[in-house]
Amino acid sequence: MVDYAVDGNIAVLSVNNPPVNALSHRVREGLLNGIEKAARDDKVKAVIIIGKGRTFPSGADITEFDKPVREPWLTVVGRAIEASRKPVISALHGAALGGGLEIALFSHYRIASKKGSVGFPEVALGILPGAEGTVRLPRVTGPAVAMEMISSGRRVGAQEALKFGILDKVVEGDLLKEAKLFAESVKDKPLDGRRLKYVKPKGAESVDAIYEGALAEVKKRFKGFNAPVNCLMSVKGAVKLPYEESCALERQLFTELMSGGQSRAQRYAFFAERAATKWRLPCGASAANTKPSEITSTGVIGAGTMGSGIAICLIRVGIPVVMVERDEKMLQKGMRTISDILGESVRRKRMTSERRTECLRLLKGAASLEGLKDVDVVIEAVFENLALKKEIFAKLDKICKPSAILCSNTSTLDIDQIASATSRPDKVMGAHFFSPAYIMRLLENIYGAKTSPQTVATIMQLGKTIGKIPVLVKTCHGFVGNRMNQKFSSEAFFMLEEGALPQDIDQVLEDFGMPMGPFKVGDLAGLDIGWNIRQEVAKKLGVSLTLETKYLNAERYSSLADRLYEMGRHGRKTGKGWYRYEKPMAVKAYPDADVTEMINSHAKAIGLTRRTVSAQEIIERSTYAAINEGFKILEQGVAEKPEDIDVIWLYGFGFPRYRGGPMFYASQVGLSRVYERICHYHKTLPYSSYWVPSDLLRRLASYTTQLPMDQWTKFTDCKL
Ligand code: 3H9
Repeated sequence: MVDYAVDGNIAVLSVNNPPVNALSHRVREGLLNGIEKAARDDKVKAVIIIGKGRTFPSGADITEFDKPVREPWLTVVGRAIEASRKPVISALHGAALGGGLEIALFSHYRIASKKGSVGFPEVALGILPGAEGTVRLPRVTGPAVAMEMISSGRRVGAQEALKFGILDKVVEGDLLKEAKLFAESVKDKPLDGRRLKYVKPKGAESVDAIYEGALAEVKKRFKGFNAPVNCLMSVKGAVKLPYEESCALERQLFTELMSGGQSRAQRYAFFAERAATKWRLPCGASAANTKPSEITSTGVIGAGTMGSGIAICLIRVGIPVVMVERDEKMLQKGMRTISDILGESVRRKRMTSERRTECLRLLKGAASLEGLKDVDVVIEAVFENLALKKEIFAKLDKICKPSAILCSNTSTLDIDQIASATSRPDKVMGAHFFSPAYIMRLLENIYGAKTSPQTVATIMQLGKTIGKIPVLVKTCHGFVGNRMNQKFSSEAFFMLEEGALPQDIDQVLEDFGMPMGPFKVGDLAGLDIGWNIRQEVAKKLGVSLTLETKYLNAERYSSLADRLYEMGRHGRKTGKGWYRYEKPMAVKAYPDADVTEMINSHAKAIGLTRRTVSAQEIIERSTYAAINEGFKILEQGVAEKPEDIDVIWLYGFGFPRYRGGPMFYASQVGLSRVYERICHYHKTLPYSSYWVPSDLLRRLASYTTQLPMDQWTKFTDCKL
C-alpha cells in the first residue's frame, strides 16, 4: 500500500492504493512506518510522499467511516510527519483532496504538478476536514480563503493554490524527478517556520467579520446543511484559539457532524451516485461486460428549449451536432439561443471565447431529417406527442445509417411504442433530459423491451461523456422521476381542498429541504402547461372537465388548478398564479387573498369542510405517496435498485441531499412506520389508487430488524 525506496539520500514513500489512493488503515500504517524507517536511516536526509497512479491521496477511505476506527489515526500519522527532523515534501498530482491535502499540510513542503488540484470536499459528505485541515489551511491562506474553500468544498488548481500559499512550487514534467531536485535543495535547511502548528494564523483581527459574512453566505447557498456552518466555526476557532484548543474544537465539531443523520445521508448519496452508473439489464448484460460504440457525430431534432440545451451539452465536449428544425426561423432562433448561452458562459468566465468559437463550429443546422443520414446518434426533442414522435422515428429509420441509435427525449411516453415505428427497436432508447438541459446533471435513460445492451452501454457512456449522471430505468408511463413526482404533487392539490393554502404547503416542503414548493414550481413553469395536459387526458377518456369535477377515471381529481387557469392566472409570466407577483416575470411571490377565497369557495362547492392540515401531514402525504410509488417501481423492476431512484430525485427534483433521497429517507424514518402511515392514508383517502400499499414495502416492513437497502430488491417477485 505504501512502497518505501531510497534514492541517494532521499526516501520516497509512494502510496499505492488504486483507484484514488484513499488513506485506508493500511495506507496510514504504511506512511507511519515509512516516516519512522526514514528517521532511523542515517543515509536519508529528506523524505518525499507521492501517489502512484492517477493521483495523490484523494482523502480518507470513506468506506471505513461506519466501522470502528483502526489505529493509527490520520492525525497521528500527520503529527509524525510534522515532527520528522528530516524535511518531508509532499509531491501532489491529480486530485489531492481531504485527508490527502491534510497529509500535505502536515508536511514541511508541498509541490504539485501543473495539472494537479487541491481541495477539501468533506463538506459534500456532511463533515469537515477533521485531521487538522480546518486548523492548518488558515495558517497558510488566512481565514477568508480557508472559510470559502472548506465550506464550499471548491477544488482549486495548482496555480491558484500556489497564489494562496498552499503550495511552495508548481512544476512541469516528471513530478518525482522535480520532487527529488526540490528535496536536494531543502534537505539541509532548518525546519523552523515550516511546521504549521507553530505558525501563528493570520487575520485574527478581522476573523469575526469574515466569519459573519461567510455565515450569511452559506446559510443562503447551503440552506439546511449543517456541515458548512461547522466548517466556518472550526476555521474561526483555528484563528482565535491556541493550536491544541483549536484541534479539540475541530474534533468536537467533526464528531458532531459524523454522528448526525445528514452526514450519513450525504455519504450514502456519494456512493449512490457512483452505483447508479453501474447499470444491469434483466438479461445479465451490464456496464461491466458491455462495450459502448464510439460516437463521433450526433443529431438533435427540435431547436426549442430542450433541443438547444441538449445540443449545448454535446458541442461543449467536442461532439459535432446537426440540429434539425422544420422551420428555418425556429432553427435560426435555436442557433442564436445556443450562441447566446455560450456567450454568457464566456462573460461568466466559465469558457474562453476561443472555446466558444470552437464549440459553435461543431454545430450545423439542417432544415430536413435528411441532414441526419450520417450521424451515429440522434436525439429527438420535439413536442411530447406519441403520434408525432412515431412519425419522426419511422422517417429516421429510413434515413439514418443502419448502425445509428435513435433516442427520444421524452418525459413520459412508452419507448416500446416509439420503437415499434422502426425496424431497429434494438437501437431505440429514451434519453430524458431535465430542463435546462445544459445545467441539470440528471439524464434518465430508458430502455425498452428490445433495446440491445450495446445501445444501453453507448447511451449511458454518452451521458457520462457530456458530464451527466446517467441513470438507467425500464420504460413505463412517466418512468421513475415523473411517475413518482406526479403522486408527490397530486397530494398538494388535495391538501389545498382539505384545508391548507399554497403558501403553507410550499413553506413546509421548503423547510423540509425541497428547493421550491410545488405551487411556486407551478407558477414558474406556467399553469397553462398542466391545463393543456389535463384537457388532453380528459379528451382521450371522452369526458369533459367541469369546475366541480371530483373524479376522473375513478380516481380523485382536483379541479382547483382548472379554476385558477379560468381566472387567467397562468403563473409568473402573467404576474398571477398560486401567488401574486409585482409584475409579470417578477420573482418574489406574495400570498393572494383572491386565491384563498377561490380555494374556500371551491371546497364549499365540492362539499368539503376545511380543517387544519399539519406540517407533519404535509410532509407525510407528499413524500410517502412518492415513496410508495418508489417501492412499486422497484417491485416492477423499473428501477434496478433504490439508489437509482434516489439519484433521480437528488439530481432531477432537488430532493435535499442531506436526506439522501426518498428511499434513503424512508429507511431512516423506518419502513414499518412508513408502511403504517401509507396504510392509514389508503384507508382515509379513498379514490387515490396510488395509496394502495406496495407489496414489497409490506414485506420489508414486516421484519423486526430492518433490512439494509442493498437487500430490498431480493424480495421482489418480478426481480430483474
Ligand atoms: C476525508 O478525507 C476526511 C478527513 O478530512 C478526516 C478524517 C478524520 N474513499 O469518483 P470516482 C471510490 S473524507 C473510498 O468514480 P473519478 C469511488 O467510490 C474524504 N472510496 O473517480 C469509486 O469506486 P467504484 C474526502 C473512494 O476519477 C472509485 O473510487 N475526499 C473515495 O471520477 C473511483 O471514484 C473526498 O471526498 C474515498 N475517499 O473522481 C473525495 N473516493 O469504482 C471523494 C473515491 O467502486 N472522491 N472512491 O465505484 C472524489 O471526489 C472522486 O472520487 C475523485 C476521482 C475526484 C477523487
